[in-house]
Amino acid sequence: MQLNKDQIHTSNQAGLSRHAARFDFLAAQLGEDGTDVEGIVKALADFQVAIPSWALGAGGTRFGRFSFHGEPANLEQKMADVGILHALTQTAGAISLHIPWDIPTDYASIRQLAQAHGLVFDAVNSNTFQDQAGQDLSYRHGSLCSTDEAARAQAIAHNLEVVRIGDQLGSKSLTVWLADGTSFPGQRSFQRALQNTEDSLRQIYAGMPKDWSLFIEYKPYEPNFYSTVIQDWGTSFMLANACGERAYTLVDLGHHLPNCNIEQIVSTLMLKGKLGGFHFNDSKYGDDDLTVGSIKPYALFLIFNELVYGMRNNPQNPYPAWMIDASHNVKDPLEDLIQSLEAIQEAYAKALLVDQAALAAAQDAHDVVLCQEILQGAYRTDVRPLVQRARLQLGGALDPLAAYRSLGIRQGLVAARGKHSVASGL
Ligand code: LRH
Ligand code: MN
Repeated sequence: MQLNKDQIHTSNQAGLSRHAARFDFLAAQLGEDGTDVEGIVKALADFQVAIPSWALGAGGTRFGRFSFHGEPANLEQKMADVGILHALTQTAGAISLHIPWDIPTDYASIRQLAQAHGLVFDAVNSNTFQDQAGQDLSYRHGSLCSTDEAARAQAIAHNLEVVRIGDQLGSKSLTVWLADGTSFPGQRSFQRALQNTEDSLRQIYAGMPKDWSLFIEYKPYEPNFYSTVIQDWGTSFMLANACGERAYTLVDLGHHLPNCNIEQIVSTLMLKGKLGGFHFNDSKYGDDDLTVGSIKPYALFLIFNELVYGMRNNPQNPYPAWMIDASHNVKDPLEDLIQSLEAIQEAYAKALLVDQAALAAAQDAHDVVLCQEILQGAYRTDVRPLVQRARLQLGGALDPLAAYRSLGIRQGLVAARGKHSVASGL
């Protein structure tokens, strides 16, 4: 199923004049404050988020999984779904694959298909948190941290195989997330586990092409519930420094203990030139992988405020990789992802409205009240007309969710794929 521009153009007609009125009103207001409205619209249009190949079907927990029907059953169908998201939102121009869930069989046709959908391949993800059928050695007692040298070698070889697969697709980065850890005190030596992990990551780093980046993702717990080798940003940062200048920390928003100040972590990593990228989602308690901006939208705005500052003032940090990492238990996966993309673009647009010079002056003057007024003034601005204009300029939908429903896309997918097709992934 592929959406064409005419279908989207037609679905936009009814809302165009209302959009124009709202955009002109907002642009006039912002113009009075000297805001570069066209500059913000361009920044939004250039902002592309990678969609995880493992989040296009129903997720699930150990307690159950409820299918959404018409799920993508193979890589080609997953790319078609990301193509639909990108056609509607014009901000989902990349897909992030997880290996071995998405190993291409015909690289040339997969590259052609990506081009047809306007997609590029973002970071590829390795998987040493599950044992695959026919695998020699188990990762039950760890992978890159394992006290068993053969198990470590197997895990290192898997990561280099993932790099080889990504390289044939044009990807330029590897994301390593390790479940490695313990569930009981005394179960394993913390120091040996960390040392083995560092040695293994250095071998993976050395085996990557010289224009590739390594993203090291941290997480405090789950599936282990007493310790995780790469538990926090500091450990990831330390390991990235041990590997080399093309190794960075990846921040998954759901991988923080309650009330952690993530925007401060982001600013620290950018200052040190070690922020590689993001897995955007939201959470109330743990690694809930909920819709971006659905629980803590202000926290997301504060993170983007640090990102905007960092992208303007920290040339030592590369342009971050933007990815979503979500899991869908109660929402149609594509509707959930559309809402996440909207929330990300709105947070970015609001952060671009922050008068950084005025904020810096208020900070220097210790005018705490004014600092908050400057931030919340931007946050309270309804930026949706700016996000819509960026989409319109690229041929996207004014209201992607409404278009998704009015064009009957889920029904079309069910008709094409049947009710019981199941997507590989989480
Ligand atoms: C771990 C994680 C990681 C992925 C997995 C699907 O919780 O965030 O990024 O490999 O989810
Ligand atoms: Mn993640």
